[in-house]
Amino acid sequence: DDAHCTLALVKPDVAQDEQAVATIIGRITARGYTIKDRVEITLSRAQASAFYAEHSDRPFFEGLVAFMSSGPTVALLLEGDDVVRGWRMMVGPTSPATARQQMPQSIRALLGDDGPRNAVHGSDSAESAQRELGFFFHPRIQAEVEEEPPTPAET
Ligand code: YYY
Ligand code: MG
Repeated sequence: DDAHCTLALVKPDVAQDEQAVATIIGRITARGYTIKDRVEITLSRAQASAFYAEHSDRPFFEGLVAFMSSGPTVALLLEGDDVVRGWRMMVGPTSPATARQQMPQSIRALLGDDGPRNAVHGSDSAESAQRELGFFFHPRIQAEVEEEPPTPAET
């Protein structure tokens, strides 16, 4: 169903730390989620602005866009039962300081700094996941995940 795929980003504050990326991937697979695809890209300012367009009126937007386009991001296509909600739980609260208080086992508590430098992103709904996956992955890859196989009569 819809909640079966989501986008995980390792943001530029952490993406070049191979050990941290390995820790994040290890937690994802230990949860039973599958990493269906992986890509590393440096977002342009235009791409970062479009990705976070919902926040364009917020005071933190400029700093967020500058940070997100400052270096490589690792994007992961996650698949699994209830993975949209499950990955958000693993990520933890938006503020790493809050995360350390309220969810000390979360990834943002472990690896986040402050402001936009909170280590990871997770789509907040199945609808967001579909939109956000399109920024990083070819539609064919999502189609392979979602589509039913053709019936024998069609082949
Ligand atoms: O979904 P999530 O990433 O937890 O938070 P959002 O409210 O969607 O904000 C997106 C992004 O913006 C957040 O990950 C860090 C940054 N940000 C910020 O720098 N300062 C804030 N007060 C709120 C969000
Ligand atoms: Mg959000």
